[in-house]
Amino acid sequence: MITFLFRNTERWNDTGATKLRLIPIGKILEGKYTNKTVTIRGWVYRKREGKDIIFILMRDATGVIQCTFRKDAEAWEEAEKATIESSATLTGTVKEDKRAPGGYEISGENLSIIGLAETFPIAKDKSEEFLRDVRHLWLRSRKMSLVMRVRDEVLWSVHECFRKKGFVEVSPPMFISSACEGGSTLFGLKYFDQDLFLTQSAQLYLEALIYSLEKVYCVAPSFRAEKSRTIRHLTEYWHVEPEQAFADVDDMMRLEEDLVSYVCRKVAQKCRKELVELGLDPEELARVKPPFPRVTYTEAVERLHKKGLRVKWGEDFGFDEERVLAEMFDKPVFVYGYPKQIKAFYCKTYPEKPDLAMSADLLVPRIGEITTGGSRVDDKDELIKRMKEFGLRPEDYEWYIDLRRYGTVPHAGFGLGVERLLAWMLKLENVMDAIPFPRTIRRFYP
Ligand code: NSS
Repeated sequence: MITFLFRNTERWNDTGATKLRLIPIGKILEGKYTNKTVTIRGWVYRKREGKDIIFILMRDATGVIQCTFRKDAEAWEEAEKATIESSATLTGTVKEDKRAPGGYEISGENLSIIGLAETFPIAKDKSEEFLRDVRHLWLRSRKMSLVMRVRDEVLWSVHECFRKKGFVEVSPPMFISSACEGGSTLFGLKYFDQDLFLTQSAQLYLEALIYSLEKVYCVAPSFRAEKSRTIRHLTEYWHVEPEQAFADVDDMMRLEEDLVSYVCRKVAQKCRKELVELGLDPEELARVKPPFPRVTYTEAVERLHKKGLRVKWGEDFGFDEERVLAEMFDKPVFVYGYPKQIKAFYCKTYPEKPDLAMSADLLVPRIGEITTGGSRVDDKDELIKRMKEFGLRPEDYEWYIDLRRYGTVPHAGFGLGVERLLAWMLKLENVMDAIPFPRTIRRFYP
């Protein structure tokens, strides 16, 4: 076990202070330790040196606090030495001070550097590209740590919502032998002497699991060999996917609006501080409540024509069309009833309108589509026919066809992109900022 030695010879270990009162900075900023002596542990966030005083802003996982060292303090020399991003332990007395950021300040008495940092490469006004090159360090920034905290709450609340609704969490495979979402975005890989792929979606495997568990979901990575560089495409993203037996596209739209609203409400409640520091209004998220508006694909095309867009009936919507549609509503909007040829082979069609897929996308401003889902083909012969129409070899999907051979049921599901959801909620400019280590066609380092 590593032990650190303080200047005043008090000893503690890396499992926590026993003799020292180790206090999270966030608690100090709540005003609970005014005029008390505390010890904090963290990193040097900013530093300003005067002739007789040194100001050090210390950060830990819970906040940032200003600490002052006077020339006559025992710790002066160590404070002079401390560089930006050095890790350190600091003891001092908490003072209320309106001028200090956060309203509190520590008058430093003792400082012990744990790891002295070399000159930190990140300074003001660095380009987005540079910050992505040093992502492993940029993750320490206030903005990234706030986004990561909200991401954590988003994921927790997704699990909470599904659990409350009786869904069982399952773990799908990442190595797969046949495509779910079309060959153009498949990542191939050598699996011993076989050619396999990385999963694009857990859907087909979730469909197998509903035959025993009925309501299942997973939160897992999906991989897409996306060649386009856009603000909403990653090659590796996190995918929330539920699948439900005895359900259809309308049930899915209700589940989606409940889920998205639940996540927004939880984040508005639990991440108030983070949202405000990111310059956002928590009330805006708290207002996201079901029901969300629903428009048919045909109505969406008409609305786009009125706005001067030239999309033809039968064509898929692109980023522009989706954004224009989403801006027409004050809540996320569902578009459903797409022409079947622009949706995947597994999409069921309306019995009374065989050209239209029982499939819905959920669109939001700035990002466009955040979910796709709907009813699945549940008849064996129909499924084989659709596969052939899409140029797929049914023999590659024998196990999937089996699901229609043995006790098939109507069922439905959807997929929600975590980074797209978060980018919309936090008004981020790019989904790359919603994940710690983004992967795109050009970015796979660090
Ligand atoms: O391709 S999807 O539209 N649909 C599926 O994968 C279905 N098999 C899901 C299902 O029904 N279980 O992707 C679903 C969502 C989509 O709406 C986006 O929010 C997200 O996954 N998505 C992406 N996010 C980031 N980057 C990329 N490249 C990406 N592709 C899809």
